Order: sequence, then structure tokens, then C-alpha cells
Amino acid sequence: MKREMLEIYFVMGSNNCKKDPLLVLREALEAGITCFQFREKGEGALTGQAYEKFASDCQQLCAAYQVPFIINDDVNLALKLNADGIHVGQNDLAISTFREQAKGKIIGVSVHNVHDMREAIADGADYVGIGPIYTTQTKKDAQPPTGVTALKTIRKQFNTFPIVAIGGITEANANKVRSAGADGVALISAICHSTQIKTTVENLRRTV
Ligand code: 3NM
Repeated sequence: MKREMLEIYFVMGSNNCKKDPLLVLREALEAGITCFQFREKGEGALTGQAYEKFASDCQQLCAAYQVPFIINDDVNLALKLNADGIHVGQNDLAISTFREQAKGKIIGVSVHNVHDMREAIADGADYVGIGPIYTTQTKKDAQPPTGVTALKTIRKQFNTFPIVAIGGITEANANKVRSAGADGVALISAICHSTQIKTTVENLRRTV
């Protein structure tokens, strides 16, 4: 996995969007996001066939822009669609199941501290997501924000391991997050709620 993939990592589900989610994704891809995570969960999330169809539509769009398509949490769907990878919480089973059945795919794991990070690496993660850095309105059960201090501490101990930061990241603070050691920024609302996705992503790119 190339760490550049993490630079502008867009995470989205239909319930994060205020307009057609496929239009949001298309605009984000057009503007230059470097990775996409399909995260269809929470209140109002699609289920069943509509869920799979939406995932497949997102995958096709990503393929057209040659942007990696990662699925949040759902190993079965990731295998069924032959996604580029999966992103999971700290759940060894999901990592080992996916690794066994999908050689060469990307595995991302959410971590919150040095201890989690050691475990994720031992379990075979290709990259980690660290968060929440700032307060987020998007994930209701998010842990308390850590600010960039935790990120700096983790980066010091893991010099080269691919890290993407998440939680409350915007055009205004992305630079600070990168300076603290993140290879990239993962964002939901900063892109989903932007009225000028092109400009938002351009501004984020400027901080790379
Ligand atoms: N995971 P926004 S925070 C999906 O801390 C997610 O692991 C987090 O949304 C974590 O960019 C978060 O709108 C929500 O703040 C990110």
C-alpha cells in the first residue's frame, strides 16, 4: 500500500449527505480525493439490496477515477464486491478472516493509542486510523478527542507506519494534523457538507 493513498481519504455513507450521495462522491473524486471508504451505518442507513447496490455504485465510480474503494466493517460485502480493502475496529477476527480470504487487499484498523496501535500492527494492519483528533458531530459514540498531541506521540514511536487521522478535520486544521505526523486526513462532514466540494478538496490538497 502506498502511503500517498491516505492523503485525502473521504469516508461516506448516504446518511452523511445532504444531497445525492453519488453526486457527492463523483464531485469528490473529480476534485482529487485519494481514497474512499464506504461507511453505510447509523440511523437511516440503507440495508439489504439497496445497501449492496449503493456500495457497488460507489465502487464503480471509484474505479472510473482509479481511487481505492475500501469498505467499513463488512467483510462479507468486501469479499463479495472484491473491494480494494476493508477498514475495521480493533477486531482480530475480522482482520484474520479478511487476510486469509483476500490476499493482497488493504486492511485499515481504527486505533486510539500506542497500545491499540501495537496490536493492530501485530494483527497485520496495513494502515491505522487515529481519532478522534477533534470533536466530531458525525460519530455519536466517538471517544473524547485527543488533539494532535496523541498523534505526535504515536508518530514518534512508529516512524514510518502509514497513519491517517480522523475526527473533526477541516480545511482549517488539516495542516496542523499533517504536521503532527499524519500521512493523511480522513474526513466525512468537511466534504459531505461542503457547498463547494471542488474548492474544499483543493484547499485540503494544498496542505499536502
Ligand atoms: N471514526 P467527521 S471519528 C468515522 O475516532 C469516525 O475513530 C472516528 O467524521 C474515530 O470528519 C469519525 O465529520 C467521524 O468529523 C469523522
